[in-house]
Amino acid sequence: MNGTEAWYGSWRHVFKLDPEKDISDEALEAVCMSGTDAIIVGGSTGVTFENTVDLMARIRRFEVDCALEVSTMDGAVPGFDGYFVPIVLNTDRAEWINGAQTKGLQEYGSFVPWEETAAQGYIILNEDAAAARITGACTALDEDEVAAHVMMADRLMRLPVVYIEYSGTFGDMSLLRTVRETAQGGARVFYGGGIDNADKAQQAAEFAHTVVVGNVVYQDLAAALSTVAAVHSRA
Ligand code: 1GP
Repeated sequence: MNGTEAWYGSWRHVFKLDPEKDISDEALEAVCMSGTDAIIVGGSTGVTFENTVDLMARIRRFEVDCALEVSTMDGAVPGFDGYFVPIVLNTDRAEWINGAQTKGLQEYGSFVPWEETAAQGYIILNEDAAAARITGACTALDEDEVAAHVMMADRLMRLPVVYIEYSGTFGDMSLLRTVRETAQGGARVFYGGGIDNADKAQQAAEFAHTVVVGNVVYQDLAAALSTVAAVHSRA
């Protein structure tokens, strides 16, 4: 089993859009019609029910798959094609491993569409990323430590997704290779962070099952769009 049968199992390229950030109708149309496999809605700060519903409704005008990364209960909005629930693996703050998640399930557990919901085991490796600061992630991991976190996620916890998160900076591709080689238990490897051109997208696509492109959408739309074909060109 390699996870390809999952609802996100064929995604090679994904744009991640932040409900807190403004995007014009033209830019959103270009992103949704770009040929990307899906849009993930999610952000580390400022996510509310209102801005999440608003962005979902605008994306819904297009046919592209659209999933929500549920990082706060405020932003848990029905109507997406799928839901990701992040679990941070490299923190010792239990709140981000199972605390917030169990609180959410206590309140909303009976509404969760389980068939379209998947946990993501996050390994956050950029110490300057907002997610690293908020969750107290231990980002200074060597290769063996990262591999151990991957085994924990993929083999012991059997999480369906391992997310290598470098948000804001381009990561270490030899480490990503190790992650992919280690994750043989069925987890899909997502990579996100600092992809701002086709070349970086292609490098990440060599090892990640799914390449996530975020910030550059808001900084250089043409460069963002160029990452789609770059990823898809790597079988
Ligand atoms: C963020 O992994 C994504 O959660 C993408 O990162 O914004 O740096 O592209 P960037």
